[in-house]
Amino acid sequence: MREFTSCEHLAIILEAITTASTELSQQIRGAGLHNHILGQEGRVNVQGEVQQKLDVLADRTFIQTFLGCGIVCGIASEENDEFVAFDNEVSRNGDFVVMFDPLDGSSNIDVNVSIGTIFSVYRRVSAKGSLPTLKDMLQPGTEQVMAGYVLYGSSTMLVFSVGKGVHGFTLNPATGQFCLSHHAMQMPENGRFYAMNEGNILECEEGLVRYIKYCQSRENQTGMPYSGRYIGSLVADFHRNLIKGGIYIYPVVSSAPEGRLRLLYECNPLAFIAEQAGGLATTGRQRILDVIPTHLHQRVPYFVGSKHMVEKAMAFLD
Ligand code: AHM
Ligand code: MG
Repeated sequence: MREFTSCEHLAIILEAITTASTELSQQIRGAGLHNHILGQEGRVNVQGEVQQKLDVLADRTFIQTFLGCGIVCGIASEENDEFVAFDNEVSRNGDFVVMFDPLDGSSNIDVNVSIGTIFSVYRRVSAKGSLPTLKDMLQPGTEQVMAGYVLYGSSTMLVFSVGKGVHGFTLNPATGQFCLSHHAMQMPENGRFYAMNEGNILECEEGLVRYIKYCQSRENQTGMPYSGRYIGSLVADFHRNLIKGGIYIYPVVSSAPEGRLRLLYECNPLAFIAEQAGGLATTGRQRILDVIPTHLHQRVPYFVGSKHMVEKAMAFLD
């Protein structure tokens, strides 16, 4: 049998993602009509967060699709305490692992606000033919071979990169096809939007408080206060900043002493997209893609968005 090229492999994974997200998009679009898929599942995940029914549905949909595509040997996701190894002959020979947040923005599911799926693909480091190991999952973001997200917003959109720029595809609901709508996306180097949960401001380090004051002052490059925009769905806040320019910040706060967002399936994939589009993603002190992961659900502080805005925010920190 002929060996697939890397390109063909990634196309197969991408097709799995479009299949699962098209199905999920249909469920989300009709969610208000189907009470059985809205509300809480009744379980708490490993992060101590109450799972929503759609979180669980999304997780299952993506796992089944990756399992079926034949070239993914295992996955890790926000909704599973441990990584999942696909234990069958075909999958054990798969070359790739996928990390994903099946439905980001859980608190917005029941209130009809944009949510999304975030994914990150790595080539396995363990031997083909065996089950994947934790080492396959704990690779630094620099090793990503593909990353992106699907945003279930006013339209459903897939944005991804294989390390050669960023492209956006919009789902045509009439045909079920994702069509190229945003070619070679570039994040503006500067912007006038900042996104942060300002309810936490009194808990933030002094340098960050000063940066937020700078955003609200006329001292920034626009000569006018920036506009605050916080959706509370990382993927939607990120997407707005990718298109219009802006910064998203989730810092260390006392309720989240290591930050709130997860390195492997939230921060790394969006950092990859940001960099590929000319933006920047850091912990405030270090490039996100250089962080060496130590555990599956590791959290980090997150500063991501327009290059000059992230640099400026970092300059305010000690
Ligand atoms: P989730 O994956 O459970 O939805 O958690 C991640 C979310 C981000 O989408 C969002 O930016 C942030 O957590 C919101 O947190 P907060 O409600 O503390 O502002
Ligand atoms: Mg999330």
